[in-house]
Amino acid sequence: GSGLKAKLAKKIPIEREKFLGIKCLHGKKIIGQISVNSVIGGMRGLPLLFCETSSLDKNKGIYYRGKLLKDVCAKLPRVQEGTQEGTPEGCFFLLTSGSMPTKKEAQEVTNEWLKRGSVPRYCLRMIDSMDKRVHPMAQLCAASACLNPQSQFVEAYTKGARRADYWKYSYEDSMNLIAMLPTVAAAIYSNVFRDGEGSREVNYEEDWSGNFCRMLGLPEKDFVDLMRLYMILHADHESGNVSAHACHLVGTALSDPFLSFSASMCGLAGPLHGLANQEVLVWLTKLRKAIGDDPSDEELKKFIDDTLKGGQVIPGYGHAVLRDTDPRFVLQNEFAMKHCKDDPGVKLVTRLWKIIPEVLKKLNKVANPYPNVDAHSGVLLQHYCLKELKFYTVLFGVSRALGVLSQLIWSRALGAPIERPKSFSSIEICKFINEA
Ligand code: NMX
Ligand code: MLT
Repeated sequence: GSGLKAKLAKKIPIEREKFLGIKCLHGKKIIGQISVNSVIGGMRGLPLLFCETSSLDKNKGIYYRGKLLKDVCAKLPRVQEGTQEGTPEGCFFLLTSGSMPTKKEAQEVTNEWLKRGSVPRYCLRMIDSMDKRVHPMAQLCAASACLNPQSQFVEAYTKGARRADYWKYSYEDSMNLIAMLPTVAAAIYSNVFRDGEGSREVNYEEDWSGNFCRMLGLPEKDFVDLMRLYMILHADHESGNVSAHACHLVGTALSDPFLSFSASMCGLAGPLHGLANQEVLVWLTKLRKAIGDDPSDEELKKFIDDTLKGGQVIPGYGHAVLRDTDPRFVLQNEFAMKHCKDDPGVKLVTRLWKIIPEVLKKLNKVANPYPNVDAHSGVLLQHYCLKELKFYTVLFGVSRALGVLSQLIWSRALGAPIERPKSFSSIEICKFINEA
């Protein structure tokens, strides 16, 4: 909240100095090499991007501001009475400011988001006018882009704001957007799956997750705790993943945070990225239909093989950077073991964790045969009666806002220039090789 903005106002000038120092003293140092494979292979592994909020270790997983995710989960202050999890509000404070919030600081962010949470009528009308066939993710992209008239950044830029102040307006837009997202997402949910039923009013007694769950019609205490955990786990994964990179890229053109976030969500909506959480449930549902809830190992292996033979990937497995089981998968499994270990879906996902890697390893091409974050989330949501698979990526998106928008605030704070790499045609690559 205002405490967070004051903290940033103090920290940003210091970080700018540091940044400028690095640029002046070390700007010309070489930290990586570019091969032809880098150019044609999705830039895999290239140290190309800047990210202050988080960093990914290929074996240990994501660190938020230098803290291992499981420690972040353990240490975030528990704000609401009786909750077992920290709040996404506290997580946003950590990602943005760089320090673990006190209970009071996390509560201040909650209060700010409650104050800023009401969605303009025209935006709700636009959501209400959507055909139900439009995928909830496409609706989220449209809704966040259509909030752009709210942008304080656009207004300030138009009036000639100083570059050094851009972050302040990006901060305001980001706070407003995050505050509105639960209502936007719940409105999409109620239109597509509940014939428009459900509340769109913010209740000041609840936190951000409590409000979201109530608007979805799922106010059960354990589900709210799952949602708090889910929102913390999916928030940030450094800046090279598709959703974070899309937000950053679009933001460097000085498109406002609403448009940048919308671009981010267009990327998250792809099956190799965030949509994988929907795909996992589609796949598990087919599996259970074909071989039942308690199949033998042999039946499972055959089903996995058949998927691969059909030319499809096993959704929820593999990763571009990670080379071990995703700690976000493990943290969800720990939650499941505590709250619903006998759920048939949870049991199946836990068994597959041992079996799928063995099958993928035999292909001799999969760089990481272990589960990622998306392999687990769906069965937990199913357990708590959030059954509509097409909505799952929207939950990921609401959470991802915390990471990509805190990155965006820092991009404006540090004056990130427009991103514009050089590209090569195949003729140019061959020419380059011949001349080398
Ligand atoms: N099932 C089958 N084959 C796979 C899988 C998988 N889960 N993962 C990778 N491969 C294949 C991949 O298709 C490629 O084959 P080919 O050479 O024939 O094109 C080969 O293994 C090498 O790919 P990798 O270098 O291991 O993976 P890459 O870094 O290119 O891609 C993913 C990473 C995440 C896109 C890939 O592992 C995948 O498609 N996984 C399934 C989808 C998924 O779970 N995505 C969610 C990621 C997390 N998130 O939320 O964003
Ligand atoms: C993410 O959370 O963004 C995914 O794990 C994908 C990635 O990091 O590339």
